[in-house]
Amino acid sequence: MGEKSSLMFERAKKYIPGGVNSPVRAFGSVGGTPPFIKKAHGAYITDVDGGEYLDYVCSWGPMILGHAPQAVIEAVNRVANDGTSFGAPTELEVELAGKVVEVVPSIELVRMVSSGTEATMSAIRLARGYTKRDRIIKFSGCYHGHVDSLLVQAGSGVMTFGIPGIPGIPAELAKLTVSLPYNNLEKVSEVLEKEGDSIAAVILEPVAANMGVVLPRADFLKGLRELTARHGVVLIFDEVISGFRVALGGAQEYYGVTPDLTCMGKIIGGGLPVGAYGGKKEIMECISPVGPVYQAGTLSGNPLAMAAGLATINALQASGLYDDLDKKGAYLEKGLQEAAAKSGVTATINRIGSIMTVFFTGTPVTDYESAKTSDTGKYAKYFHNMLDNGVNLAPSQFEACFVSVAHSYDDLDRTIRVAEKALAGL
Ligand code: HOZ
Repeated sequence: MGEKSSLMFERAKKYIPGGVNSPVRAFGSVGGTPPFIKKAHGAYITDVDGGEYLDYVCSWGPMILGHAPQAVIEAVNRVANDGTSFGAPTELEVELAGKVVEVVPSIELVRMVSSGTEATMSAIRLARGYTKRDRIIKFSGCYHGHVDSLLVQAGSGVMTFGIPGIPGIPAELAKLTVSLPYNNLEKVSEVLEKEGDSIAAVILEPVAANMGVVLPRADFLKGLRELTARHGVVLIFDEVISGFRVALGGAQEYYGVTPDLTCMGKIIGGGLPVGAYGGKKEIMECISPVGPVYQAGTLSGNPLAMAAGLATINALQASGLYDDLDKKGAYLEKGLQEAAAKSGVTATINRIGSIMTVFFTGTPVTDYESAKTSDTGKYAKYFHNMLDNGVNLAPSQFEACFVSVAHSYDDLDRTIRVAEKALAGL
């Protein structure tokens, strides 16, 4: 890594645990030290040493329009001139809420919060308050932020670092979470048949993207919808990554399955700190001040974030955008598949639209167990070979790679050429 980044990392470690504000960024599973980022425009990020990288992290997804899109930056600047936070109602939040209700099929009422974690935490509380039941079902390898109840067999950093149980989460609370294999409807059915009347919610990423990208099997989402409806269980889609990404209306629009509640994250604020949860009016009206389930936040509906979100959604409504993104995703997938074949590297690529993961395994990846068959040592080498040649991927096998509107076909071709070398060097 460049000298300034290395020095900055040493300095960061003096003041910040591990030198980072979120664990995966520390490069623990791939080795080495992270570049410190100074700026980003379009498909490129630049570090403090002047190194430029074609970026497929895209702030872990939200930069679907590329970095610093003009319309979003202008909107944020315009609004910032009139104040950055009021802790009071604004027109902007009503406008963004209206847009979310318009485009996300399941959402009749929506509450803005400041992160995806806050959204899932609040949705779980709401589901428990609404059903008057305590237990929840999640799926191994799905990650829903660092909510106590949801860190059981979680993906993302917890999977990356192979952390078995997390100190600080009371065993009594963890016991209320049942973790089942992703894509296994039978297991869900078994638990609901036996114990359905104690289960408040089933929560999942309808497209899992925190154990790498794992797609739902044909009948999985539909089956969950039927089972949860039959047992009076709230079905929660965590669309922090898939929302506004696989389609404007998220995975629920793409697969035609409508959950009871939906959690959204960073993308609805154009990459600013935003989250939201919404869903059926009857359930959402249990939230304070209409109902007794309490949830609040001074920064909720923050004007800068609302302005960025509105500008982003307006841009996403441009016709043909999702088709273009899908074509780019397919182009990159094909190129990477050919590159792997040429270099004799065994890989499985999972993709939907503009998100994908190259798993270093010959096994089809359909759940947490199969994702774990990946050769993470190979991924680490591949990651560094790519980074050394100016392509920035997630510093973990168990994350996704994101293509944005700003990635050109020239960028994709360059990525494929770099990948050919990187794979050949494994
Ligand atoms: N857990 C996040 C990705 N799924 C990483 C967050 C970050 O480091 O910014």
